[in-house]
Parts: sequence; structure tokens; C-alpha cells
Amino acid sequence: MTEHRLTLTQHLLREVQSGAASADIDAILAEIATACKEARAQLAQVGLGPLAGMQGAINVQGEAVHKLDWFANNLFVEHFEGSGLLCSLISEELEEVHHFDDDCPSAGHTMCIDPMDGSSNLDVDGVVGTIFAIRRKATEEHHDKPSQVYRPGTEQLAAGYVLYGPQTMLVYAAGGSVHGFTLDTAVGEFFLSHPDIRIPDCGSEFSGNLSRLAAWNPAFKTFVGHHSHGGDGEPYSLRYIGALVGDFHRILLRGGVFFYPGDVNNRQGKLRLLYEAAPLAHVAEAAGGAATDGAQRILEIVPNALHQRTPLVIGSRDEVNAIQSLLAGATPAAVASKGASS
Ligand code: P6P
Repeated sequence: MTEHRLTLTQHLLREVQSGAASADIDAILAEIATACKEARAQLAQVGLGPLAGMQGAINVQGEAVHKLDWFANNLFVEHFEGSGLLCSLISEELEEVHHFDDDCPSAGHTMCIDPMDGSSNLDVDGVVGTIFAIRRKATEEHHDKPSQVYRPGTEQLAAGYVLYGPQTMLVYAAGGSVHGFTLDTAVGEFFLSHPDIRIPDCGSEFSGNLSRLAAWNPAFKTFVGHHSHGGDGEPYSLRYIGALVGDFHRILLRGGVFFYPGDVNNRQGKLRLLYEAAPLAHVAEAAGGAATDGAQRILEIVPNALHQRTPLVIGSRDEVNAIQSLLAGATPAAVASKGASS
């Protein structure tokens, strides 16, 4: 059997047999894949059915909830309720920790999830995605105690996303490797299409909502200006699709850098740590890239609130490091020479 026709299920089985992953994690990943196939089926015709438009509610983020946000959230709750796989779920759409059946002592894992990232794109048939991270139950305390939840991303056992675009792709990292699977809709299976993804050390695109440039630390304006004019060679292009999961996926495959900094009014920026930044930081680092809040690794941040936000700079190692150096006061020339010598 040639590698590219390896199903997700066969791949996960091999990972368990080789000791690269645990059966529990693989079972959770397989369940996520099944739930995402259902989500995709609804997405493919959202304009024709009852899931179009708004739920008529405002979530804990203060954002209007799309019917598909809520549908996707409930899909994951239903898929894991009674599965014995998870003890709790932390979702962008739920104010509190959702804990599953209490009498599942074997359910030693928590999942953090953004069920439908970028849902504001739904009205214009844009890219959206599901972002997830799987963590081990940290202590024997009840799973919604802060000691369970407020743990650094370095404790994530696996993380990834499902991207609903022209194709439907599942990308996950469990430790040191990142693998991508593409859904064959005729078969209803995810097939390995991008084995062992490595993010290029540097790219030629930057990604950010530059309408906010004036409100950000001037280092971002320096970085954008430097690369817009070919500071180190060819000028960079701007790519920004308003869905973190889609902007990140492009950078994972092509290189480049995404940034959503804090500003004077929102010092922690907009993106959430537990179910947006930390899962993608896990994937970025496993693929050889980097992810910081501008000063420290995203994966080392210990949250103190469920829906805590964080500034995010993520992507190719050289660009993330260059922005971090500029934020620390280095000049573009110093950054360029450092990059040249690395
Ligand atoms: P802005 C989507 O709502 C999201 O949380 C991310 O997916 C995306 O990167 C960001 O917000 C876009 O925010 O302020 O540019 O509209």
C-alpha cells in the first residue's frame, strides 16, 4: 500500500503500534475526525438549510454566535458524552468547563476546542475551521478545578485543526511530528496527504489586520515596512483571510508569519490562549516553527482564566524571532545581520 493512500485510522493504528502515540489519544483524534466530517456535511450546504445565519445569542466572548458555531459546539459535546474518552471540554462557546460523565475514571483527558474558528466568514463562503488540543488530566482533583484547567500548553499531548476549505483537511501534531490528511468525500475517509509537515524557516508573506498597525507596538510597523520594500530581498506579500486557522495553515505549508498583537485598548489582543493560540503553537513548534506572545513561548504561558486572550506571533522561526528582536529594541539592520548569520 503506498503511503499516500493511508487512512487516518490506519495511520493512528501504526502510531500506537510503534509507540509514538497512545491508544487514548488516537481514539480521541478519530472521534474528532468523525465529528468534523459531520460538521463539513452541514457547512457544504449551510446556505440552503436551517443552519444559516445567527443563533440570536452573544457568547462569553461578547461575539454574536452563528448557528453553526453552536451546532459545531454541540456536535463535539454529543460525540464525547458517554465515550469514556474525555472528562471535560473547554470550548470557545461555553462560559464554563463542560464536564462529561463523572463516573468515568478512565476518562483522563481534557479537550480545548474552538468549534468553528472564523465563523464570521460563513456568510461569504470563506474558510473556517475547528481548532483542538488534548491535555491530560493534571491532578486527581475534580476536572473543573483551576489546578486542572490552568496548565501551560507544554502539557498538551496532541493538538491540531480541521480546515473546511475547497478541501477538508485534518492537521495534527502529537509531539515531534505534524501530519496532514485530506478528506476523500467519495469514500468518507481522511487520507494521509501531507506526511511530516515542516514549516520553512522563513517565508515571503506576512499576515495581520494592518488596519490596526497604528495601535500596535511600532516594531510591527518596522517589520511590515522593512519587508514591504524588499528589506532582505524580494518584497513580502500580505495575506489575511480573517480566520486564524486558514491563515495559519497557509503559513504552515508556505512559511511566513501571522501576528495579532495587543494594543493600548486590548493589551492581550483578541485571540484566545487555550483553544486558539496554544493548539496552533504546538503544531507550529512540532513543524519547526515558533509561536510567542512577542516575549515568551505561547506554550509556556500558564493561563489564569478560561477564555484568557494572548497576543500572538506565529509562523516561520526566522520571522517570529525577527519580530521578537524588533520588539526588544533591535534595529532592522541588526535583525537582518542576525538572520543572515543564523
Ligand atoms: P479581526 C475570528 O473571529 C478570529 O478569532 C480569528 O480566527 C481571526 O484571525 C481573527 O478573529 C480576526 O480578527 O479583528 O481581524 O476581524
